Amino acid sequence: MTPTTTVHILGVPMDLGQQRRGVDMGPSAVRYAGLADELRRLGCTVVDGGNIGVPIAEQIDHDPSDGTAHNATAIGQVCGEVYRAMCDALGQGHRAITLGGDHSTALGTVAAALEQPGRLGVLWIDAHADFNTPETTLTGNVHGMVVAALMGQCPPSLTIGDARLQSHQIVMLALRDLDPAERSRLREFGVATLTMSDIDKMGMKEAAESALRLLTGATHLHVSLDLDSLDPSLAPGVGTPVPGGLSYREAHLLMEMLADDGRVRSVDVVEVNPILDDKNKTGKIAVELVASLLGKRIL
Ligand SMILES: [Mn+2]
Repeated sequence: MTPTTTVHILGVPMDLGQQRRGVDMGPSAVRYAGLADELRRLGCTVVDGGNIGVPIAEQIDHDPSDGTAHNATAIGQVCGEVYRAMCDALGQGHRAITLGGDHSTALGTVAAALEQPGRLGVLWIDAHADFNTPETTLTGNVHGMVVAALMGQCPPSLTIGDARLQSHQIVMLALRDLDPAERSRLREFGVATLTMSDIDKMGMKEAAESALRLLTGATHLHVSLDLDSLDPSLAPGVGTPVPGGLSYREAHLLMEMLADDGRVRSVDVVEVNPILDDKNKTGKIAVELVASLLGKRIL
């Protein structure tokens, strides 16, 4: 990113897409870890748009139409707001960083990125594929249905904006915990994946090159960074930790290569849960990774 880049920060204290409380404090944790100051040190102009209002779980009346997708109606309403705020920021030519909240936040951000001029590519950095539907889900958690919903495979309550993500527009990286139905669905829809096993064999440099090659047709990229992609020893403050994640250097190398690529316009930082964290370790590494993604270099 160029030194004149304006970065728009938006907080989404959303914990309705999964069942562990505390992820609604993610935006505070990442702000407290110094995100805005770090971006200013990189020469960015920072605009903080504050937080989107999210009802707390106790305020929500069960909506029978949600079926097996818990809180779908409420999540859809919040993500509609996220979508409008992000369309506004991107429409002004700003880069956008959205702080979740659980990964259902990305229903709004990716929908907004999809509607920008040009062709979108999405890099989904996550231990999980988030590719269940209300029919295949084992938990009812909407944060595990986000990619399916973005492709138009979930009910209207979870379908935001007019543009649908095509399966060739997304690459999933750092996967290591898939439900059986997700495995078959990934194959069925031909979604490109770079699992932890692939990264072990190729090394991160080749894996990142491969991901960017798969997204060659994209004019702009959206990076959806679920902090559970990292190894839990580095990022313990997440709701669904899975051993064997990205190392510190692998994660930074990936961010640096994405920065060099130059097409990233929007980023989600999701699933940071301060209640489960160790002295905001996860919030701090989130800030470091965003800094690398926006161009911070050792030398
Ligand atoms: Mn996720």
